[in-house]
Amino acid sequence: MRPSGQLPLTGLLFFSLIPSQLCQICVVNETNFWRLEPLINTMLNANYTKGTLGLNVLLTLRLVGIKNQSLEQQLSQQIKEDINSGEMELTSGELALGILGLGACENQDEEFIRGARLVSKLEAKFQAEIQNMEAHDGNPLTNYYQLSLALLALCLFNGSYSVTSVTCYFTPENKNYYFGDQFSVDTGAMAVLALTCVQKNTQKNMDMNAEGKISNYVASLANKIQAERKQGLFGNIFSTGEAMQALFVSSDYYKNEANCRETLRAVFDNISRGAFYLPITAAQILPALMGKTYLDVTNPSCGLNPVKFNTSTEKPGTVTPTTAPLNILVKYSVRINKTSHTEVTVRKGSVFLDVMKAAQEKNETLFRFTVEETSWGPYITSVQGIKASNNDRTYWKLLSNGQPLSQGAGSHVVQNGDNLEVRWSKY
Ligand code: CBY
Repeated sequence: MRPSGQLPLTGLLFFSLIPSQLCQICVVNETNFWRLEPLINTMLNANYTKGTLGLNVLLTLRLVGIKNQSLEQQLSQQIKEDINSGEMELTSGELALGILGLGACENQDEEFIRGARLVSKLEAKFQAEIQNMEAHDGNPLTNYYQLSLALLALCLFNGSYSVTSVTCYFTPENKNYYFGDQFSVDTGAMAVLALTCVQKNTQKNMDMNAEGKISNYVASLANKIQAERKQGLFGNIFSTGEAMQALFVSSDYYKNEANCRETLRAVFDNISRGAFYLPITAAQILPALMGKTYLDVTNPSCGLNPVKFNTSTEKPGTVTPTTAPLNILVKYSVRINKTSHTEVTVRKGSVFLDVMKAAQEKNETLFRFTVEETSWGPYITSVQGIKASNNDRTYWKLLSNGQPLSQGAGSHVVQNGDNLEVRWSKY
């Protein structure tokens, strides 16, 4: 053994053991933990019928160090069963989240990752995304959020990917970062995390050219995220957690304490208004609030300092209205080239989907539709038999009073007099 070789190695070990939080300062401190309890309770008390619903939750429980052995076991078991059964083909992003969650903070599930050859399966899925882009005008099978998750998991769990493909497909100008003219903060943030990991890896291989390009992409995407800042949030409340993670690893934004205070105030406000009632929304924001990023999943300090929260095991009670339920009247239309209008009466407190159902009952030909269940609730896949397609970048956009919704059809509560619309669109 050459003694001279030991010193750099020891140095490397020392640096890799420094928790990444040292460079970040935007963390909720212990006196404010109570504000996060609704997020924890949402995750702990949800009903996980399928493994995919728990993908983000398992990752967050482990990364943040929330000790709940029975839920952790249940989720990890369900995810493994879903993977083993092969009944439903997981998408690239789902498999990536599975690997991140199962492999987070060194635990026994690593054996399963190896045994089931999950990393090579993910390599194949990443390849398939790229092949689809080559065959379909640059459009992946899923989307760039999932492609980024896949690249992140491959990078963290020693999978192989081509750095040339990364420099080719992840340029910030790529259309897949945008939905219409709108920069997708969620997508950009996930790409920053993935590219930051790749950047660290390519540094080891000394490819200066690729390294330079990738660090430019990271800087440019971080700027685009910051350009979407609105009252402390980035994009909207649901993209803010991932945007925070991206800014932690790529910019000095949160070194300014005032910026941190502004974001946390806005997030606390949304927590208290019940914005995070879906488990996936709670799971996506919590790591950032605890100063963690998805890059910490393979950090030796991952999960070493478990946090103690006061949790309740009560199912969130349904509020019984004190007065008789009222009906409200809303306008609803389906726009393709021409627009079909109707008016429907629904119960006060109804969601967008209830309006669609009521319209369908009135006129099956004009207003029939299909949905697919996702972790975000129902996603509208077709209206009047016209189906959304990833290859064509088409979808059914939901709007209220001319503005696109920031929640799905199962979550957005409608108000009396609203003008609701589903519009055949390109993204
Ligand atoms: N996750 C994914 O694959 C989804 C990635 C994502 C960027 C996601 C947002 C962000 C996230 N954190 O998960 C995303 N949405 C995508 C990619 C898409 C496109 C889906 C098609 C594809 N190519 O894969 C598309 C079509 C552009 C899209 N989202 C549409 C919609 C609308 C759905 C309408 C319908 N037909 O049902 C809608 C309602 C916007 C609208 N006004 O029409 C929409 N999305 C919303 C609101 C959201 C947010 C959900 C927030 C909430 N609380 O419900 C979102 C978080 C998300 C899910 N979409 Co998209 C973005 C946000 O507002 N911050 C990986 C997988 C493994 O889980």
